[in-house]
Amino acid sequence: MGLYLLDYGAGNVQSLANSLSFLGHKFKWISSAADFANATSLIFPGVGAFETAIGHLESRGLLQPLREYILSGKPYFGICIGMQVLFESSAEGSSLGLGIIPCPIDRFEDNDKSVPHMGWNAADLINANEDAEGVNSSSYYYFVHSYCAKYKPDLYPGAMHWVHSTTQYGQELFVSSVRKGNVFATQFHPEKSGKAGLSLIDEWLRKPESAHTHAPSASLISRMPIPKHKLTKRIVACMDVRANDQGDLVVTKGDQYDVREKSTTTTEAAGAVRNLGKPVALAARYYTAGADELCLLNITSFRHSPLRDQPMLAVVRAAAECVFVPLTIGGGIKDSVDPDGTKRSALEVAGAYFRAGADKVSIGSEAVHAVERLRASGKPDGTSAIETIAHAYGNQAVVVSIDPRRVYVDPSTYEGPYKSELVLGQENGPENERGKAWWYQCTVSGGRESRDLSVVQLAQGVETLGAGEILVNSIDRDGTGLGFDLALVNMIKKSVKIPVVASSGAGSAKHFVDVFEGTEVEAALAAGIFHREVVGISEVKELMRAHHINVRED
Ligand code: 1PR
Repeated sequence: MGLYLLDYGAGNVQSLANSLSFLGHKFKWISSAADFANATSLIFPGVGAFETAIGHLESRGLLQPLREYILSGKPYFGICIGMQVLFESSAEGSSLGLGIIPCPIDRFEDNDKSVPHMGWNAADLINANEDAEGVNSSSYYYFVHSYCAKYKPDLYPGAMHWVHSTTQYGQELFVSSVRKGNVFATQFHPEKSGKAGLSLIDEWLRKPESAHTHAPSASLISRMPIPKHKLTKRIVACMDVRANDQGDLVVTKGDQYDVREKSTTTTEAAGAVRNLGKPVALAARYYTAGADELCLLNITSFRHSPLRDQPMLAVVRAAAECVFVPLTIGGGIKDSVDPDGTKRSALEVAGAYFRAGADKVSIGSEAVHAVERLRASGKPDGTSAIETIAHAYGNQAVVVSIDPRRVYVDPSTYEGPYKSELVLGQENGPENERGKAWWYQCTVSGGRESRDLSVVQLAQGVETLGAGEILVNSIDRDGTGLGFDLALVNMIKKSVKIPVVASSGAGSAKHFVDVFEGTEVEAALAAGIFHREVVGISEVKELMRAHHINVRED
């Protein structure tokens, strides 16, 4: 008897488990159909792709028992896919949903915005006078999805009685939470929505089970989109992690990817790996400081078999226990072979990180190789790490981390293949760039090897393969504090439809304002200035707010 969580085996359900443990709630996992009878409350934290979720539920014999549980009147809380399965069908595949809410799940239009919808957005209650079920119209919640139930009272009147809140993305209004009878479900991830999300989960769980009986929404409310949606720009704190010379995993930070101390004037000896702190302690600090997302990159993963890299998995596990905003893990997400000859697919490696508590994995070198293969064959073949992981966990779970380096050329004589991508150093730009011209070349293995591929080719290739987001580093700007490379970021942002995160070069709060005013990126990432406490996350957000850039208040 008691609270049960439903896990269909392909998604990060660990985050919700961590939130419940953090809040002091005990739970068990549904491991077979028989467990539904023992559940007096059920949470289904679905993450990933609709089709995969339904397929897994069916093959494990859990789909029909889930339907029966929900219809039995016992309390049900669905999250993301756990909300979408309540609907009739999804454009994400041909599988049918449970059909409890008479309305389909559709894909967002991408003509005016990036898809997936990824980040912190508001949830506007349909009826502010009713019991809000912990949803607060002035809070922000974390969304990550490409498909949604569109808010169309005229087309789907039967479904609209379920609507508890709506959210606007671009000019589309969609259903961000539903509630009727014993059912409550959110499209957003409360387990990843910081304090606002934790308090929503806690409120639902503290309610007596008999009190989960809600009347349908009384009236159909006609809502029109407002001129600008409330999706916030995200601030991401990044930790580059590697073993130091004593074998301890530390957060390090390079200048143009060189992470070793250059002089003996610091506390570390020249040549030693810079040590800026312990990964889990720093992750906890950034969560508390209001980071919207965290990123942990295993920067020497190309040397090892990642699944043997248990310390990194342990870091992810420990970080996920105290961080309730999205966590991206990168480094070594590729097919590999253990020293004992055991083959590990990229999907297995990613799966281990998701089970440890990662929400997204970031693919670097392997993405470059995958696009090279794509360009050679002319079409995706379904085997790349991007494709296999996106198929199982959804596109939104796959970030591609690009490590470009500038190749300087003489623009008056350059006749190479990247002529249309040449950038000219601005007169008001950094002194060492003025009057120069360059294109951006992709690299692998942390910048150690250059490949014959431009960033635009890479960005468009990974979008074709199914990546959900691109993280744009810059080897030239990394650790310099000169500001983000706006030309690079703009070039990539304009060449794809998926969200883009600007990275490398932040040296002041103003640089974040520059990147959000000068480009359309959804997020900006920094490492060095946060590690060295040159600038705090709250300072960055305060300046952004002063410039009328929408940010999340914690
Ligand atoms: O190729 O899939 O194994 O992934 C390796 C990952 O590790 C890639 O994401 C790659 O960017 C990263 N990486 C590899 N070597 C280094 C290095 O520094 N020697 N770090 C490295 C990349 C860039 C950012 C950094 C920003 C912001 N570091 O992570 O945090 O540049 O820094 P700043 O704000 O201080 O300027 P794979």
